[in-house]
Amino acid sequence: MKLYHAPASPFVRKVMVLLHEAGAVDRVTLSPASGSPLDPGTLPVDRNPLGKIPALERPDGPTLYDSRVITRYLDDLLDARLYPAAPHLWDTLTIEATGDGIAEAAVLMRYEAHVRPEATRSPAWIEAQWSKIARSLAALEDRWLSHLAGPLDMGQIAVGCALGYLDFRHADRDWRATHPALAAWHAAFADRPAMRATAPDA
Ligand SMILES: N[C@@H](CCC(=O)N[C@@H](CS)C(=O)NCC(=O)O)C(=O)O
Repeated sequence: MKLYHAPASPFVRKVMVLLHEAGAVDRVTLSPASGSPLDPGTLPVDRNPLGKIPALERPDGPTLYDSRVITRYLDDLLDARLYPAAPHLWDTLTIEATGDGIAEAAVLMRYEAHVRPEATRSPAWIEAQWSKIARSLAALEDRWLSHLAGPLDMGQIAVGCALGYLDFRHADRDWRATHPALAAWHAAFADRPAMRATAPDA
């Protein structure tokens, strides 16, 4: 299988963490890809019409895209058991969506500040994206800590990758200052070998 990959992407990192946790890193070859909405560069637009990574070429069907589709596929293929059975599944998927939503807003903030032409950048729009992140961090801190402390699942992995991306691109926001319990959880989670092996600056 071929995975279109960039080490800084929190969405690619979810897939890589799953592969490490499942002991299956050797099942994929990594194909470096980079670009942005304004310049697709080497992003696999012929494989994913949305021009985004991760995308996974596989032997048994069309290329898969969107990290949540790829992780469900690999979880099934590798019997990784990172998605529990219902009813716990609904919590796992909601937490995964929360982590992905944080990463999505954080990536959009990055594009606005660094990709969009300077004259058209909107500080208010950047703050609106940060509001989504701030509300999501509060939800994780207030509602989901006991789930995060439970058996490993894709919800935890998505949140771990999203928080790692905040540290990587938005360290100035200092999310830990207002979310001490989530920060304590993340400190332990980030120490997992799979997380250390996939850190954006590793
Ligand atoms: N929902 C997608 C988001 C993927 C995504 O936004 N990837 C970024 C890199 S971090 C990308 O490819 N951006 C290029 C673009 O938006 O044109 C997923 O979970 O895979």
